[in-house]
Amino acid sequence: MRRLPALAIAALTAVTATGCGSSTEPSPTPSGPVKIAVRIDGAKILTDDARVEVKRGQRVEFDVTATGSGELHVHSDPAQAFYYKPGSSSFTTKALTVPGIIEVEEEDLHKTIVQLAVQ
Ligand SMILES: [Cu+2]
Repeated sequence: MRRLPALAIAALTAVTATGCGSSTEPSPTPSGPVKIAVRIDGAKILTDDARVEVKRGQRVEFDVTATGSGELHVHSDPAQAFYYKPGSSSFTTKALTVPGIIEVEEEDLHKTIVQLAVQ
């Protein structure tokens, strides 16, 4: 498994440090979820990273801001699906325990949102 480019790690760190902005959670620990901000504007999907590193056993929190509603698919085994509505919503996956690349898709748009590199 290749290492992520330094830029991706820097961007991920920035996202993690910023969080969702509305909570007063304690500083993130290694066992806390990886946070990924996702913006869905019509058929356009915006995320900071194409691929995000996740430690084995870690969960992933998606903070979704969308103009419409839809379905976010995490192609883990078993697959996990989350429904979002217009506005802001967030979802946390179950712990991802199987190493490998997991695709996260917007099911209605048939677009990849991000890849999770579990290792
Ligand atoms: Cu899918």
